[in-house]
Amino acid sequence: MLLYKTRKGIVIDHDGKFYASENRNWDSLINDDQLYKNLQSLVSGLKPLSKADALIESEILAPIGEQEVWACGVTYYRSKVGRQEESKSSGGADFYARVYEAERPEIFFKATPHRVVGHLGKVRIRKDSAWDVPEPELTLVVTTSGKIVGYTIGNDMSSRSIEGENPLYLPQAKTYDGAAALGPCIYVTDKPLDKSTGIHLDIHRSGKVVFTGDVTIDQIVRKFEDLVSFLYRECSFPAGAFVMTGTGIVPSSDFTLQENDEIRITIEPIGTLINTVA
Ligand code: DO4
Ligand code: MG
Repeated sequence: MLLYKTRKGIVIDHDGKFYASENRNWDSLINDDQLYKNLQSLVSGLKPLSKADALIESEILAPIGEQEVWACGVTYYRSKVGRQEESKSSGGADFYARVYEAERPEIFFKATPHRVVGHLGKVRIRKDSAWDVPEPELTLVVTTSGKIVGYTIGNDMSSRSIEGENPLYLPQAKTYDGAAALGPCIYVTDKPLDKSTGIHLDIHRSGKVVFTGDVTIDQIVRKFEDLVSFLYRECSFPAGAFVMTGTGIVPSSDFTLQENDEIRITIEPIGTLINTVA
């Protein structure tokens, strides 16, 4: 089932039927260990609408309330190799090889809600950065108790020039206004995600596709539950959390984003998250 936050209220797509409901508190709605079951019973009391009546694309908001956004790093081999390349001259390359193998994953703070944009919103590149990429990441929706109740699409926008200069600059490479996108909705399920789930990235510039890449989530070297369990060891999350699970798609070193590029990230069954670079 797909759960959308929109300007007018919530919209649920259940088996291709659309249901709308106003006046719900987003945080108490999604921070629910029984989210799937409770959405099913909510839907059973609503009348289905046509898609056109229920969901207007331009009214979709980022599916976030008061949650913090955290992100995991070097969870795919491709990310390890990409980081090693970019940090060769800084002497930081070894850290990425080590964290890829280590028991403790790399987890970093990504964004407060006001730094997050939704579907069709504008993501940003830093003015003091010369080399920038989107990172298309399956993102976990986690409750206060640490239960994964849904999945969304995340874009962990990253400055490779700042990160490559020195790994200690990671917070500046990763966290700034418009550095994260989430959406278009939350896929709510009571089953684990299929291991063959694909992540597809397209970058469009002036009507042409300038980058395309694919990966499947079975390439992740970590279990989602382990990522959440490390994050939740000594941090509490009163409203729950969003956890980006890392990128397995890194464009080659000669690629950088430009203003007005359109970034399209598709993960079925969630959908496609589209953002333009400001
Ligand atoms: O270690 C730097 C960041 C890694 C990251 O964001 C990723 O692998 O997705
Ligand atoms: Mg990332």
